[in-house]
Amino acid sequence: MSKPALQLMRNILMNDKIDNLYASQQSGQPFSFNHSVAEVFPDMIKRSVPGYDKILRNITRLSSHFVKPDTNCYDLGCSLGAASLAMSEGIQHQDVTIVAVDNSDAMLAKCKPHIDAFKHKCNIELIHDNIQNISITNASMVVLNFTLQFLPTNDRTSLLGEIYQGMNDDGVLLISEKICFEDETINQLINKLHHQFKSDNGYSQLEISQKRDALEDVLIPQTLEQHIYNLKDAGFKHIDCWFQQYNFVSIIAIK
Ligand code: GEK
Repeated sequence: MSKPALQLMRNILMNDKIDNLYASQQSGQPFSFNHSVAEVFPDMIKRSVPGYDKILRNITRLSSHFVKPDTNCYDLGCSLGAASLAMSEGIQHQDVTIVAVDNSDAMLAKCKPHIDAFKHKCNIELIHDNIQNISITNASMVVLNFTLQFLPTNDRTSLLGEIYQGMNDDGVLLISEKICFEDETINQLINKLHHQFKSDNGYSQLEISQKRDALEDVLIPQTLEQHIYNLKDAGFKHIDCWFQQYNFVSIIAIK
């Protein structure tokens, strides 16, 4: 069976709605996390982001290692709560609260039923707000799984600083991001490989190019070096990239 056919079968089994939002000609509106996106989000992110499932599995492993009793965990830009559920699965202690934050009405409306549909051990508190307004306290783990990229670049360092201040010693921050590369030849090559990945997952050339245009000025990638510099600047002691596939990375930073 071909990969797109397998994916389709998987979606039917998992009851995920298929993402065909960009399959017909669009008017050129910028991408937003609206109702239509929330409806197809699990399918969209799995078929667009290489390594998404692998990153979630490792969020579980990291939460089992880092989360301490009587502390808070944060899932900033939680969408439908996948990273909160992944953290909850790994947490070994009582009295841990996971605070899941998103500023999209449509995402949060779907997040609660989505979370309730899965078994989870921890208290998951949902907050509808801009992650820049959240006060981080007593945190042993913070996750920014593909969210920082949607913040204006000038606001990113101060958010990382706030997170650092609100974290306990030895706490972990996990940041996953789409990145760009200084070297333009590498940048173009890796973008091509990512588009091939999307095409292998059943997206047409029209879907790929319309989505790319819609994300322009909405998702602003930075280089891996810039992210590491920002984390050092915020005060983190131990920083490295533990996952990369094409232009998608995941970084851990320990206080
Ligand atoms: C996952 N982490 O499945 N404040 C609050 N939420 C925001 C902000 C902001 N300033 N900016 C963007 N968001 C998830 C996937 S998706 C990634 C995260 C993607 C929210 C936005 O509404 C969306 O739900 C999420 O961040 C980004 O592990 O679609 O590429």
